[in-house]
Amino acid sequence: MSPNTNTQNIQQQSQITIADQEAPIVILFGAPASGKTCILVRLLRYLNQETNLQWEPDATFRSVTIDPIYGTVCEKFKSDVNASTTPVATPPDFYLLAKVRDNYGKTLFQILEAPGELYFPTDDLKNNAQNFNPHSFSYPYAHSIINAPNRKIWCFMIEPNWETPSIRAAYVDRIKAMKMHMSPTDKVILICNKCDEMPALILGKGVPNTSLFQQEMQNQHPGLFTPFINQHPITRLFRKYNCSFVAFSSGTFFNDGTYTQSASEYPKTLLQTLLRAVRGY
Ligand SMILES: Nc1nc2c(ncn2[C@@H]2O[C@H](COP(=O)(O)OP(=O)(O)OP(=O)(O)O)[C@@H](O)[C@H]2O)c(=O)[nH]1
Ligand SMILES: [Mg+2]
Repeated sequence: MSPNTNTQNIQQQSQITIADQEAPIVILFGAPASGKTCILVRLLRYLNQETNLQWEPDATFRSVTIDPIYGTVCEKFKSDVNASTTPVATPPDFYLLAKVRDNYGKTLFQILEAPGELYFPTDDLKNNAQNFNPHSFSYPYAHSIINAPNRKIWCFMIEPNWETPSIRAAYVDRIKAMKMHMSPTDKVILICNKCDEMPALILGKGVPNTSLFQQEMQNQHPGLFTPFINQHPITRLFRKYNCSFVAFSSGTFFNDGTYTQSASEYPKTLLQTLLRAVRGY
């Protein structure tokens, strides 16, 4: 399918409904293959296995009458969370919203699962870097979500030794451009995903050296933290950046398409960071 056909399909299916306009929306923002689906699967498995939080796809996010594929998307995603095989690249029309609830049934946050092409079309960029506009989204549903009244928790994926310096610079520009869509109460988490690819910076099972990962990611992505420098005259003395930083690994991935999941400390830290962001810290 050509990218144009994909775009057309997505435009036809762009009518989304965010029924819950209170609970913050977590946006896993990253290039194709940056590991967004694997992170979400690891997090949701952790919820199932080790917490009393519950999750489920939001059945009303896409209208099943104009968008009949949505039921299949939700079922497929639920089976991916329980599978031992590596999730495949998210197809263009496989976007969904998952709700995470506490044991009283209150929705704590909602997470958008969407293909990386929505956020950063790496392949287009490789072919035609000059025409890349970091401000534009070709998918209408992205605008609907960004413009929803809910607070957002922006999780920007970065990964060690990713692509070329010029692609990384374009990605940093893209992140900067997202600032214009952010409200003062939104939160930002930079996730260094696939941290297992830098074993020298891992201190023990599930214990990455977060400050060294942060330093390394700053070196590999010049300007990445600049949009988040804390300008507040008092709080900047003890908090340099208005964002959190997490080093994450979803697991060990094998060539036969299977994987073993990472230590629970990774999703535990991510969940704690998300819940802090939900509370507004
Ligand atoms: N080493 C390592 N590889 C990972 C990790 N997470 C994901 N991967 C690899 O990255 C590939 C892509 O992961 P996905 O989760 O599908 O990436 P995505 O961002 O959802 O990609 P799109 O849906 O295409 O946007 C996987 O097939 C794995 O091979 C990780 O924690 N460590
Ligand atoms: Mg995906």
